[in-house]
Amino acid sequence: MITGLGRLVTFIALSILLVAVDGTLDLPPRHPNCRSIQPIQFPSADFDQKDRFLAVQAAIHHAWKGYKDMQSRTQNSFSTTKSEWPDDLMPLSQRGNTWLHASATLYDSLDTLYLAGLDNDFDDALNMVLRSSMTSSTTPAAFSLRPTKTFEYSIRVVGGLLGAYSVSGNPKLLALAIRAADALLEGPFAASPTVLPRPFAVLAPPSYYTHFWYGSSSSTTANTVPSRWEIMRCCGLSISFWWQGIGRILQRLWGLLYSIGRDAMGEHHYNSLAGVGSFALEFEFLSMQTTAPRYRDAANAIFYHVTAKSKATSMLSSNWNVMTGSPTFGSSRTLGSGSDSFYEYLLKVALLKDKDDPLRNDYMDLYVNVVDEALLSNRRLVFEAHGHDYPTEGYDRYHHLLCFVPGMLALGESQGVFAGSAYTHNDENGAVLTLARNLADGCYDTYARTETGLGPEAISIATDRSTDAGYYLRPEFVESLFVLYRTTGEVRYREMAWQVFQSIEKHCKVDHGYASLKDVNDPSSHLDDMPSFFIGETLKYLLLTFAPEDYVSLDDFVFTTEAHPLHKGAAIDDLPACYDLQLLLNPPIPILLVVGSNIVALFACVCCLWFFAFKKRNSRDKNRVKLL
Ligand code: DMJ
Repeated sequence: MITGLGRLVTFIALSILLVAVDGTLDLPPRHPNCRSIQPIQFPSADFDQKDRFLAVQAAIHHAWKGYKDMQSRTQNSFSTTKSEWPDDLMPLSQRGNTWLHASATLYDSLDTLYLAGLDNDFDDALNMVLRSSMTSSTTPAAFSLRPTKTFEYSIRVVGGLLGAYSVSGNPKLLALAIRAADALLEGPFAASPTVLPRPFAVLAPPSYYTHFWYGSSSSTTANTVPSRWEIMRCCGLSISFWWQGIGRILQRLWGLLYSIGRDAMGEHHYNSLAGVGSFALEFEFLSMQTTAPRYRDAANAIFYHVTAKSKATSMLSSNWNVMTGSPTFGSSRTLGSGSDSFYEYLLKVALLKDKDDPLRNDYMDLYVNVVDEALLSNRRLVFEAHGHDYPTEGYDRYHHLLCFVPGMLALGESQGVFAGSAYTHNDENGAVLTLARNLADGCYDTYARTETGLGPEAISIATDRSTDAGYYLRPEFVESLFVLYRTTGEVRYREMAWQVFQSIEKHCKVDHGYASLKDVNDPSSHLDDMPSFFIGETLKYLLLTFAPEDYVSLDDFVFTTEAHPLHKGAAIDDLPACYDLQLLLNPPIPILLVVGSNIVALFACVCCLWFFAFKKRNSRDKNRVKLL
């Protein structure tokens, strides 16, 4: 009788486990209200652009396929686990590199796949994201004791999830973004003695547990009673709950030891301005969506800290000691590498924040001051040569990263942030837009003069020599073309974007993805790297340039520095109807269920052991009887 009971309990426990695992992997049905971006429709006037859109769509599919195929080939290798996808594709060797340990391309690609209308690829990616989230209570990527780069994790993983949530309306993506952002707050943010987060740290598992509590897409009220299905999921995951619990403690302990060790060696104490201060957009959006102030507060604290410590009303120091909270003496003030997204976010946070948010003007004023000081009044960061204006890091040092500046200027101008500011006099006759156009032409010039039609990474403009001749599939120039096309409506920007796309197709496309170039004048100089921002940013901006204007309109969306579109304000007002915010944000831990299901699971294990031992002994006894 006991054997029968053991079998029954084991059967029930295993069925619950299987059902639960399957249930968690299921994609939620796409509730019509939850889809904030409708499938693309080309009006007849735009029909000639449809072919271009489809060409970029095919490129996105090709790049994604290269990444996905590589993952299936390597998932059993030692370098990756099943739940950890590599960060970047190495398209020539069909391997992957894991510089961030956060499956960067997977997260960066989500919203691009969605916007391209590649539904099967999007579902694959989403399934993979949900699957990997099952094996980790900390990061949406694999459970990991490895330290990660705080800034990169935020813009690629948190931003990627938020962008995908914003366009698809899938609440599971918001739940994962909450978990990822909390892992940052409780990891690198909490481990720092100042408000500036540590640049490199072990992520901390949030102190709550969200696996089984995503809230189904059918829940509509704040206090939804969990469905039977949800309870079953919860029970089924109880075994994983224990190992996750142990994992969480270990991870926290390791995080602590790691920072103590690094402190003893005096390492990881410095970070760039962009690295310490580019959280405001993703965090503001999270607070707006969830009404929890903890994300916004952390980002605002950084903003007010760096502005107060810099004692400046425009450009700030570009290097910071996160342990003391002070700027590094003598560090340069530039819009380029290490500072770019901090300045970009001044404008974009102001555009995202509610109009009546009292802090909005502080961000906007600093943006206007920076534009005035660095670009308009004394043109310190603009270099004139060959009949063009080039954006520079100072004197004649051009860097591809700076080609985001024309877009940043055109966006500010089109949203009217200069009107009524103290520097309106500088914008007479549209000076800001004129400068944006001229700088875009400067960037275009660096592309147009090469054999591949692709622009080099860095140039000394005065001597007209590349200091780094590589093209690393970067997005900044096409990003500006997209913004300029959308804000001015001038077709020449769309044509430039088409030229860039054709060059990428001709010179960077390889059998298994797209490869960077070592030398823009040598079409055969392929490098074995396809960075995650290629699908996340470069191809997305190109795609949207050939889409109708109301598709992800700049009036409704703000793009993060990694090109993840965040829906502005209350415009997604039908989203809260799709899920339960409070359950996502503060998931209740149903202790009784967890304890109860663990007792059942434990009992099942004991019965199993007992059953097998008993059966074996019985059959041995029977054999012995036969022999006798
Ligand atoms: C992207 O990862 C982000 O845009 C970042 O802010 C700086 N530039 C790279 C791509 O070039």
